[in-house]
Amino acid sequence: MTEKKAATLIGVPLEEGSGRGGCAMGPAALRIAGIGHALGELGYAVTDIGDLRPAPATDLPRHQNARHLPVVAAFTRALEDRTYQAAHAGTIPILLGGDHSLSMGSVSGMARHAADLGRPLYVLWLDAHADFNSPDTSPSGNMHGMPVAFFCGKAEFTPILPAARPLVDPAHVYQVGIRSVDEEERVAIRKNHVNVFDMRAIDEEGVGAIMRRIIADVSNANGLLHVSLDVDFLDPDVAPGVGTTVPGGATFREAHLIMEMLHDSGLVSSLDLVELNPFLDDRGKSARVMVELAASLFGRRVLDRPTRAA
Ligand code: B3U
Ligand code: MN
Ligand code: MN
Repeated sequence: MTEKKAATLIGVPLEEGSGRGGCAMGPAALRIAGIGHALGELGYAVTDIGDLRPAPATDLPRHQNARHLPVVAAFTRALEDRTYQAAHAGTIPILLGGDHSLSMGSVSGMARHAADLGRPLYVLWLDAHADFNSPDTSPSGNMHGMPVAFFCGKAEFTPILPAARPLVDPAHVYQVGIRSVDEEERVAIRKNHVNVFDMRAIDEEGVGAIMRRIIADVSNANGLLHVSLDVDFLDPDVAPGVGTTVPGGATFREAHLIMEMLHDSGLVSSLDLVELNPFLDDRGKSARVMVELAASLFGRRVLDRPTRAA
């Protein structure tokens, strides 16, 4: 390909899905940490469309266990469309969150784009949590715990997006780094055949072996790969700027290797950077880590490597 690679930055000042304040400052922190500059240095034509601020939806009834539904639904609708448009225009959408409920929209938009191309969409979910709750199962009512169930069509409690929208096959979802799953959620991920590599799998097999399997699956299916990176995938020592820290997370080196392998795969179509809470961060440390990881995903490397035979 001789055309210049292009990326679209989409700011998502959404925190209502997380049940606490702070994530709305995430897009600003990621910009200050240099996300646009890093991508530009790597040769991308970067368009930053600024922050989306849709008015809350007025057509949905309140739901007692889907907190702030009108706000989250409005973002879902706006993001489904903006993500789809950015991908359709031949660019890589990069969502600057904002809490993880934003993936209800971003992944749904990528599912529409993949359906246009007649290719399957795969999702790599890098997170401490499975985010497979629905209002029926959620212990908190916080919608950032529901996006995977939503874009797989397993949380259809109210018409946020058209019922006929393209969904993601749960068997095309790969969750890595998981270490906090609710009881009913555990049953749901099993029943729906979500691929889960928990921290024990990382300890036993190593991220290199796990990533080779995932990359081979996506590549053999000629799939697109959406990557959703939750700050809490990382160990709190590495990235403290998140509302739901869970001890025992990925090291910087493990996360970095994942990003390098993803880049080399050439499969990544889109990226969410989510749950950064600058109010809880340690002098911008987590924001910088997220930008460093994104830069590795898009080609920053320490040394050129000879191509190895598999
Ligand atoms: N599973 C819990 C907690 C949680 C999910 N995602 C985050 N926290 N960040 C819930 O509320 O659904
Ligand atoms: Mn999450
Ligand atoms: Mn999480």
